[in-house]
Amino acid sequence: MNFKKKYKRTVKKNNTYLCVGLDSDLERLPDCLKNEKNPMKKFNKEIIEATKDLVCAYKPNSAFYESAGKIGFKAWESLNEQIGEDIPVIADVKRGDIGNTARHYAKSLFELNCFDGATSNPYMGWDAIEPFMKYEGKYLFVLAITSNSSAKDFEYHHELYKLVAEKVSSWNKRINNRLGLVTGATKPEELKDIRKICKDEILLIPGIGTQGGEVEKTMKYGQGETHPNMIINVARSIIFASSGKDFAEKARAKAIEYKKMFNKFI
Ligand code: OMP
Repeated sequence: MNFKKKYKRTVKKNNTYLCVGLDSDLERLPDCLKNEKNPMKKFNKEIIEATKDLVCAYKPNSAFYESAGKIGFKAWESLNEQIGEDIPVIADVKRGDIGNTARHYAKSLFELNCFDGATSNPYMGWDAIEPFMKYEGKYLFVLAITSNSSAKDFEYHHELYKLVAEKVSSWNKRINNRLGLVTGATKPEELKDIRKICKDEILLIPGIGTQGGEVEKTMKYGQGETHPNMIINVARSIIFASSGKDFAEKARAKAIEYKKMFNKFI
């Protein structure tokens, strides 16, 4: 099933816009998992079991898996099977390289693994995006305005983030709307600008929780014309809500809190 259908079906079924970020940092995993053969895999299994009826997507960031070597590689490979067919999984890999290289990145994500979507840095332009679009049902989230403070180094120059939104909107016309945007929740005014340009693209919105993003404004400005079309990612505040044996239970409680917080504005 294609990304959009899967996303909309999950939103409807679970009545939620929450995405849990599976940034399962090996160094932060609860002590009770230390003797597991693969602590990351076990941690993900428990977190997924505890939250799968509360999310519209999961977003694992590859950095946390790459830095854990073989353990991380195995855990990364297992994610799709652990999450199952029904919930979209976005590989946060922030790709963006020349076409020939991008082809291999896309193959790795969508053939070797079966992620439903991924994140991409648009700096190198269409060449770096096109190979991902060869995979019909997949969706790519292009960085527009990011949540970090150094976003000002480039993204504000000549309103680059608006140019990214305009490009995405025009590309979408020829590729059947398979590009969305990443817009940090720490920048709600810019999110508003982006929504004026990209009225119905799906927005992936990180930055709520640990990074202090604004919930109310994000919810007010982020919703699309025909559907909210938002995927609001929260990682550390949920998955590391407790470092004790109750980590999955506490993660569930936090996920319920965020889900309700977001739904108040829909
Ligand atoms: P928490 O701050 O723990 O909720 O994690 C945020 C996640 O979203 C991390 O995986 C970041 O790499 C990612 N992210 C941002 O924090 N800011 C952005 O502007 C873009 C992303 C992203 O592309 O997901």
